[in-house]
Amino acid sequence: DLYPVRRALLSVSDKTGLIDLGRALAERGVELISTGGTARTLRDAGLEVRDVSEITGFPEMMDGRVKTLHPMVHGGLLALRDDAAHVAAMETHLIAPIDLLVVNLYPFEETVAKGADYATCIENIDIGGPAMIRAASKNHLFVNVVVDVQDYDALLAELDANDGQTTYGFRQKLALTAYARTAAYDAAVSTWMAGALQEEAPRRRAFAGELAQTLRYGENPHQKAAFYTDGSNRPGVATAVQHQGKELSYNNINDTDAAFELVAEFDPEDTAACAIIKHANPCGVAKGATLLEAYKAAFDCDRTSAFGGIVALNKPLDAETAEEITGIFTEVVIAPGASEEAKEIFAKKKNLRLLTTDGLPDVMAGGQTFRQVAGGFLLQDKDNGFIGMDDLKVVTKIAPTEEQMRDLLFAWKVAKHVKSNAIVYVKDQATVGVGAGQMSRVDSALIAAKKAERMAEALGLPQPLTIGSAVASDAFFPFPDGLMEAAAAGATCVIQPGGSMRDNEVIAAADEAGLAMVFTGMRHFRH
Ligand code: 93A
Repeated sequence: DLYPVRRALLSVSDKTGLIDLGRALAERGVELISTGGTARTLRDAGLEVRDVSEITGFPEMMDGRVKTLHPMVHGGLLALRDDAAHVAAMETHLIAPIDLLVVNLYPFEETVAKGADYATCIENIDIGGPAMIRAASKNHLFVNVVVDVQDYDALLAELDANDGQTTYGFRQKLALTAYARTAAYDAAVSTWMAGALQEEAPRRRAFAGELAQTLRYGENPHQKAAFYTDGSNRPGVATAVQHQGKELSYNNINDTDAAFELVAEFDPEDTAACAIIKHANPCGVAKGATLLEAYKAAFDCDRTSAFGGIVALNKPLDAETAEEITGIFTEVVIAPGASEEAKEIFAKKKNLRLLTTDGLPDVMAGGQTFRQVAGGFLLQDKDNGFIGMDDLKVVTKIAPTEEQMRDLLFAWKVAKHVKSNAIVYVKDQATVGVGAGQMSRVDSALIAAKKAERMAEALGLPQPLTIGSAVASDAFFPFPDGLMEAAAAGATCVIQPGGSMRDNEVIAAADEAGLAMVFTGMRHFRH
C-alpha cells in the first residue's frame, strides 16, 4: 500500500508555511504544479513550479472562477493507477498523475465573519478547490490530500519515514479530514445563505460545525462530549475569551449560554442588568442603577440556588461587583468586558472562571436552533419574538399602572428564558420568585411563591416580596387555578399570552380578585 509522491498540485489561499513545504517537497524530488498566486509565491522564493494553465492549455479565466476545472487536472487526480483502461486513458490524453494535492479554500467563513456584502461572499465560494479535494479524497487508494496547514509537517514526516512514499492508512486519514473540511465548508455556505434568506431557512439548510474543544465529559461523567463552533462568530460563550479558572464543562457552557442570552435582553444603554443561572434556568434576574445593585437584587431572589451558579452581566464587570460576586462560590461570570481591577480581584479565586466578549448577543437577530431527537433533528427559528408596550392588550377592568407595566414587561422577558411551564414574579425590576420546568402551571406558580416565602424568612423581611408583585406566565392559563395561585401569593398584575378556550373564565377570575391583566398574543414556550 506504499505509493511514491512524484507530482504535487498546490493551490492555497492561506500561504502560511507554503514556501517551506514547497522547498521540502522539491528537495525530495517532487515536481510542483500551482495556480496563479500560489505559483507566484513559490517562484518568488526561488522554487521551480509549473503553472496549471500550462498543464490544462487554458488560461485561468473569469476572475479565477475557472482555473483547475479541467480533465488534465481531474484525470490526474482520479485515475486508478492499477486499472489498465484508466492508464490507457491517461496515455491517450497525455494526462500525468497527480500524487499529492495541497489545497486550502477561499476564506469563505472569514469573509462572512468580517460582514462582507452578498456579492463578496458569493465570490468567496470556492468551487475548484472542493472539486479537487473531493477527487483526491475519493482516490485516496493512491492520492494524498492535505487541506490543513497543520498537517504539512506530518506529511513530510510520513514521506521521510517511508522513503518518499506514503502508506494507505495515512492517505485514508487525510481523506477523512478532507471530507470533513468540504462538508463543513458547504455547511458554512448553507448557514450563511439561510441567514440571508430567513424565510426559507428552517426548511432548507445544512448545518455543521468546527470542533472547538474536546470536553472532559458531557452532562454526566460517563458521557463523552465536545464543543463545536458554527462559524457565525457572534458574541457569546463560543467566542468568549476565558481569563482564568479551569476548563469549562459541558454544563458550564450550556448554562453560560442561557445566562448571557438572557441578560442580553436588557439594553446596557438603558440600565445595568444581571442574570444568575442554575441548570439552564434563572434563579435571579434584576436591573439596577449599577451592576453591583443589579447583582445584589438578582442574588436576593434565591440565594440558595445562586450558590455555584453562573452570573451574566450586560456591562463590563467592574471592581465593586467583582468583589461582591466573590462573596459566594460562583462557577462562571460572563460579561462584555472586565476592568483590570475586577480581573485582579477574581485572580484570587482560582476556581472562578471569567469570560469576556466583545459585546452582547443580538437578541433580535435571526437564526435557528436545533436539537436532536432519535433518528433526526428538529430545526426551528430562534425565539426572537419581542413584545413592546404597544402590543399589550388590557383585558381586565383595572389597567396596570405605569410602574406595574414596567415590571410586567420585565417579567415577560425573563419568562421567555425559563423552561416551561414558567411563572415569574417580579417586583421593582427584579425577580422575586421563579417557577420553572413544571408539568403543571399551578405547581410553577406555587413553587415560585414558596421560594419567595423562604427568601423573606432568610432575609428577615416582614412578608414575601411576591406581595404586590407582577407575574408573567409563558403560556396562557388554561383554567383560572394557576392565576388564583398567583393572586394568593400576592401578585396584583398579570402578563400572559391569552388565547385559551377559557379566557373569559380566567379574565372573570382576575376581575374578581382585583387583578390587572394584559395579553401579549405571543407565547414563549421553552423546553
Ligand atoms: O474560483 S475557483 O473555484 N475556480 C477554480 O478552478 C479553482 N482552482 C483552485 N477557485 C479555485 N481554486 C482555489 O484558488 C483554491 O482552492 C485556492 O484556495 C485558491 C488559490 O489561488 P491562488 O493560487 O491564485 O492564490
